[in-house]
Amino acid sequence: MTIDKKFIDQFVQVTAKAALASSFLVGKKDKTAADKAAVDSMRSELNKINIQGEIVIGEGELDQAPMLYIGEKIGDKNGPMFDIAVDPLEGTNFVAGNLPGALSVIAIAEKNCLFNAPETYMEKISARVNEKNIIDLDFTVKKNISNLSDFLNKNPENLTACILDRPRHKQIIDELKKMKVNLKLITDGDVSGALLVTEDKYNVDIFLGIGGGPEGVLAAAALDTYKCNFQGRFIFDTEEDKRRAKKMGIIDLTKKYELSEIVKGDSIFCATGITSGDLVSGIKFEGNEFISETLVTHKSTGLKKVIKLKQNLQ
Ligand code: VTB
Repeated sequence: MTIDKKFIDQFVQVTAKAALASSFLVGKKDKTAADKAAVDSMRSELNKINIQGEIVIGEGELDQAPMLYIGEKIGDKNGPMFDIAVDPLEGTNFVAGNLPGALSVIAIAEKNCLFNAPETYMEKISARVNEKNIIDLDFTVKKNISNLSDFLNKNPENLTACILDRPRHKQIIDELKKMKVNLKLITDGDVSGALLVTEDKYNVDIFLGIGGGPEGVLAAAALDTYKCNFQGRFIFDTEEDKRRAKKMGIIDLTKKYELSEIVKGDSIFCATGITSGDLVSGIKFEGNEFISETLVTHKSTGLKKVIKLKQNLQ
């Protein structure tokens, strides 16, 4: 089974409208309002589409989030059954502070084909390699870099690694520096960070480190169409994390997941820019119209492109 390509434009509208809603809060130093605007818009746009969707990654569980919570049924209740992962506003700090890189993101797969990721951290690794055993979460940083350097026929000093700039990554960053690997340190937004391995133009060879689990699943959906490698391993620090994981059916809490276990079958991924970043430009206004840029992938048709739309405000 595949996802009909007629849905692509409809999902692009969902993230474009959510990005627009959030764009009015750019630079207002109000993360909550920016997130709420994106969530409200995304939910009402999704409800216009002829699908039987279920949120598998969203704003949290019902006790934490009244909208787009995990398990919420979405769509106009007819049509095909889809699993839906959403991050209506990826990069709340970016919108609050008018900084580059805020996105509105969605990933759609067929029913039971998208991993139900708990709201915990995930150790991640990704690169544009289609062979096994080149990069692996179980390898040391040194081994990953030297394997990748051999595979790409590039010296480590000509490789670039993207990683969230966090104290928890000190050891990895020190190791990369020792090998003279160039760093692209990001302050937030690791969906975008992971996707920088997809094309030469971004000049990133490997993405690694610990970020949000839900963001890992969203990125994996797009990486699948680009035929990039991705692995993820959840980190369950607290008893509450472990309880939620078990409730979601995760038995082995230390399992390393391959991309093929995170996203199965066909998928659509859309990421619209709110503020301009590496992947897409942010929302712009021209008179009565707004312009949006959305990175879209559709696995079964191999579609991967930026769709630019100019449409009426309202
Ligand atoms: C990342 C990033 C997000 O959280 O997942 C990161 O993609 C991880 O959490 O944009 P910490 O900030 O706790 O390191 C964000 O930065 C914010 O949700």
